[in-house]
Amino acid sequence: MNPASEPLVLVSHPLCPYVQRAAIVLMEKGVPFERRDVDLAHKPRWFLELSPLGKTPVLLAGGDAIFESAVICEYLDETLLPPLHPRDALQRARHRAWMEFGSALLNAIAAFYNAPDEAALAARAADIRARFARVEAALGDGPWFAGPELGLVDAVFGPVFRYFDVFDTIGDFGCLEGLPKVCAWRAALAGRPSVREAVGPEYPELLSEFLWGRGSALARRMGAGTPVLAD
Ligand SMILES: N[C@@H](CCC(=O)N[C@@H](CS)C(=O)NCC(=O)O)C(=O)O
Repeated sequence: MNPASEPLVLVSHPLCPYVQRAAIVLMEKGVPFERRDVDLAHKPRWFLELSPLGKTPVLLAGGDAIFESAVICEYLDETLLPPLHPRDALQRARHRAWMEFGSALLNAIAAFYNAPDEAALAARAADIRARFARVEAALGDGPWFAGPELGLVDAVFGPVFRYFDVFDTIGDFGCLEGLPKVCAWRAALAGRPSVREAVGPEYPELLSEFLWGRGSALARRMGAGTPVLAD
């Protein structure tokens, strides 16, 4: 069943990891959609009217505007084939819990790139490492979170791992050290077309500019170390 006779629109921001998870699900479903980027520093009125929390993503579908990325992903999964969530209710509950864990990890990543000094940066890297250790214990034989079939948890973690592609150019923070299953999962997700295409080619440069602009300990590392922004 396709929920929309009219094209789906994903109201987006080029760096937003929550947008990316919805885009990954749409691409895994093979459904065409339009991305409409908004400037979150200058939110247009039409966007604020659609998005009660003033956040991306918003999905425009069937004459309605759906907000909150996990809700968008679940809606898409309920209305478009193939299903990405497990059929078994207990397994589905477990997957939803790990999606939530992925959102908490995004908050930990934001705390890391906003760390004001080196001590906070190290503490927040250790916090991320501890969270990934929990993920390591939850992973099976791969290649995806639940085995041979990609699911919604994978769509959540693709954008999580993408941050580390840029962090790795700045320094070695040890966030994934000694976690072979997590590293293998990261590599599998990096090679998945839907994950790759969830951002534009300018993403690494845009993320570097964003990080630089934080004025944080990480930004100072960028200034002191290898010039990430150099052409
Ligand atoms: N819980 C929300 C989080 C979305 C979110 O934080 N989006 C960010 C961009 S990545 C945003 O729109 N921030 C703008 C703001 O908070 O003013 C979801 O899952 O959709």
